[in-house]
Amino acid sequence: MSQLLRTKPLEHFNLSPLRRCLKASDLVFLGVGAIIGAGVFVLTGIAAATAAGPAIILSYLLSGIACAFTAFSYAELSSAIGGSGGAYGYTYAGLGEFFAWIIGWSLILEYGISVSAVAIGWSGYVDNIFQSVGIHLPTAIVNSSAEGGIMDLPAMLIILALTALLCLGVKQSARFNNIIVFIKLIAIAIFIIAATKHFNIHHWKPFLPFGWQGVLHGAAIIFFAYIGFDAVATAAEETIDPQKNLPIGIICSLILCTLIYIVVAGLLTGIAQYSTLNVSSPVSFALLNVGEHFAAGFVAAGAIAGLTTVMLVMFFGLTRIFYAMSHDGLLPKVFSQIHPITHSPTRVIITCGVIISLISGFMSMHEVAELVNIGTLAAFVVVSLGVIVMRIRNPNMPRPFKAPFYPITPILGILLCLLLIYSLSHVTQIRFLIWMGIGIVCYFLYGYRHSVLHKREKL
Ligand code: ALA
Repeated sequence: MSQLLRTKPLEHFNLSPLRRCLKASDLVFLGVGAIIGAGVFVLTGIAAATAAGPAIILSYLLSGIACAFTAFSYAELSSAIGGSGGAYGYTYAGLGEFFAWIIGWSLILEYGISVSAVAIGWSGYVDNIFQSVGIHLPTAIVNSSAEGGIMDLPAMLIILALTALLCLGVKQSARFNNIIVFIKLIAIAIFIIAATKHFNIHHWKPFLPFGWQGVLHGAAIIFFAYIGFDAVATAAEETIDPQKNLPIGIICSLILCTLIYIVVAGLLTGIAQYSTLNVSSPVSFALLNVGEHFAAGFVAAGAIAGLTTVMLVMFFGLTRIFYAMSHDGLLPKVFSQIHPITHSPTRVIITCGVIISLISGFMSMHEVAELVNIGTLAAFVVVSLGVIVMRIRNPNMPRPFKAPFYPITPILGILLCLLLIYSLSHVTQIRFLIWMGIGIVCYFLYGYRHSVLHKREKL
């Protein structure tokens, strides 16, 4: 048992001497850039139509609060242990190897499947652009069988294109990222301006067609829209005065995104009947229906640009998790092998690319997003638990940022995330249990014996 809970010594996390240069406003921009993506552009419609109705606004509020509590735990661990570790690293130091494996395995699901989810949304908006210029692509090749077609070819092709780009070692520059964040925000602003003209309060009746149960289920679906805020917490080492600026950065970016989401969701369900929004590009679909062709085209273009970068970042993140786990000996070395010419882990990228593209071609956005959420929520529970365990085990370690109102914050974070997990569909819960079951078998067959810490213990 003690071997399962062996922890990675804190000295193994080389706190890199990064320059502290980020202000609170930089963190807010970073957060908004990482957070806004397919969630608001795609899932708002799906969740309104299938789960919450116009009360999707309340779902956004609830999910935002759950993220805020977890965000404090992320900030505490990343400022104390080191930004480069990520949730997997913090858990290895705090809760031990078995939990680190569980979290790493959940994160593989989160990152891998979220690329599929965003690709499905991307494909919906591409189809929309074609429609706005009068070209109708055959349903059979733009919708998966779960959505009435045969396969989602554009989604599969964009994944394969990104796979090729990542194999070539393409990395995005921060500048390019900032431009895309700006385009995303402009697309949202155009939607807000165009939709305000057509808002009709009658669409909001009934406001709670599926009751409070629906609000909870909606919150569990659109939780996806908030994923990415942990990127802010991992910038702890580069932040000036993290104790003050980190919470400002995290909370302000969460508040800003929550406000944007509530306004977009309120307008979307106010310009179209909620039941018509179960499509893969609801925002421009609704604009087209009220005759705002120019705005619909612009929003679709903005969404396509924004979603492409979200996919690249997530796909890149996936390879980093494989790298970290393989480096610690928990996964075979082949997962961290770097191609001698391109300096990128090509084998992992190609294998993941093929699997992700098949998932995006044949599953629906709704199913895929729920899977991402459950993986992420499980990881969030473990991160909040990590804060409590670390405070007990290492009460005196330096913590540049401390979660306020401890232990209420991590406990509420855990409870809210568990509530959202409970609100997801049973199929998702079962799929997740199967994924975790496979993970645990892999750990005992491979990771446990090959772990670098295990080998060191035997010396
Ligand atoms: N929050 C990200 C999105 O909505 C994952 O695309």
